[in-house]
Amino acid sequence: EMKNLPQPKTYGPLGNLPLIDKEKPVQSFMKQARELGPIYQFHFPGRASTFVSSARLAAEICDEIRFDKKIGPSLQKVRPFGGDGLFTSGTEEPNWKKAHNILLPSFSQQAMKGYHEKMIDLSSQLVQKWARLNPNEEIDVPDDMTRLTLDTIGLCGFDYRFNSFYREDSHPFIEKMVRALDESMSQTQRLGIQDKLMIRSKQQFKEDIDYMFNLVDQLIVERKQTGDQGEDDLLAHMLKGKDPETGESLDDENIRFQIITFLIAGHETTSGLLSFAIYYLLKNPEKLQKAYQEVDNVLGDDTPSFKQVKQLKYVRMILNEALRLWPTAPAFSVYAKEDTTLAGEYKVEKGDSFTLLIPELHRDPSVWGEDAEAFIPERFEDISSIPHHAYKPFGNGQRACIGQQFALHEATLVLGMVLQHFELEDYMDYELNVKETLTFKPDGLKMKVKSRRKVQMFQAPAVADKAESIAQ
Ligand code: FDE
Repeated sequence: EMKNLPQPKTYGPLGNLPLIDKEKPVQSFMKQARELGPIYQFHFPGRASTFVSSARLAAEICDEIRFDKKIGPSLQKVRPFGGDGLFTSGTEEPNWKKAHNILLPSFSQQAMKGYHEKMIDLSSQLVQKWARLNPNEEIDVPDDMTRLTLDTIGLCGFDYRFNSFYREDSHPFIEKMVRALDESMSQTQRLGIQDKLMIRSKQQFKEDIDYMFNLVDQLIVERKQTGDQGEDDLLAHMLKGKDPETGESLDDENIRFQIITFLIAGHETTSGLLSFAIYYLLKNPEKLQKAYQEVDNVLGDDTPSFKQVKQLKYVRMILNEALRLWPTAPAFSVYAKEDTTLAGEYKVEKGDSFTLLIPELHRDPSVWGEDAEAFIPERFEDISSIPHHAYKPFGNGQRACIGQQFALHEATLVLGMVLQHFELEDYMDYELNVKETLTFKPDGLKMKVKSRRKVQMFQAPAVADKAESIAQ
């Protein structure tokens, strides 16, 4: 137990719980950090969390020799459907290392080349949808980005088409998944006795999980039946791959958990990233102009090639800066493997845990300056100038995001194509409201677009040709 850490106002047996806005827990913790400083303790009924948010302390807890990822109470609540998938398993659980080894090659730069064409397929669906809107129709940005990212991970991961652009509402899988995530988040905040009384929610939770399991198990069964057709997706890698260390492969139950994990991790976070990037471009017309210039130079009228996506440097910087201000996976936790100290000041006992508030780290004035709140993609002109532990939108070390390259390639491609084709208009003068589920999103962000260039669609043969062929 650490001594002398600042703590907010307490309310008897409830501890600090009343200080949390139930809809926005992470933003409540961020607010406390601004009042209490870079390290503080927060008491829930029956447990406490220590939050850190400076670059100096982040560097300490990111030392993997002394600290390792903790599956804290909120991740525990996701275990009923995340199981021992990569995100929700402890580093010491056998399936973490096994799956990590088997899946790493599926997320290499080389593997991205294989996903590129599928990503284009879905980005084109988005572009065509927007190109066909009537001049006054509005776009729900997070909604369409979620359609896009869900469909992308579905197609690249498992050769499954959610076909979200062909539906008015989201795919049933999303409805169930969002409700299950919502329920697991609420469980964390309920008192034990309250939670026991939520019989209807529990029943719904179980039904939602059963639906997800069924859909995913079906995918696995079907793939096994059709046999090896040379697919080169995540599912193929999981079914065929062997861990070079143990020679073992993943069992079906674990593959199910991995698929659900990729569907959750791969779409909410990436759609939030794209939505925040668009939000900042709407609010920063100069940066938007600069982005148009780059896209026109690099892409012109082309459908982006893999190489051209790599050349969209400024678009990439925009995404990096959006992830700095609103990292869509906003926190992660670690525990001490041994007794140690933090920054030579705070005594730490084996097992003590810490949660890093990434959005606060990303506003540390000692690194980002007094204008840390300003959207300045140019900060990422030279990545090597950024202190290693001051920027953690993808987590840390061996437990960092395995999907980082995937998410960034996809987001750069999509944002590039959006800018190539559309002028963006902030017609509602949107005011930022950050919604929290497991991730962050700009809630209710809508915009209108005007075409900048003709979108490639099926072309009808020229009229003259037709007349000729009739005459013949
Ligand atoms: C992971 C991750 C992380 C870490 C967490 C902790 O530590 O707890 C983070 C921070 C992240 N991630 C972030 C992000 C952002 C974005 C945009 C993303 N992310 C995306 C994606 C996509 C995909 C597919 C993914 N992602 C996935 C993933 C996974 C699997 C994981 C786990 C790993 C390990 O091994 O642990 C992650 N991710 Fe991410």
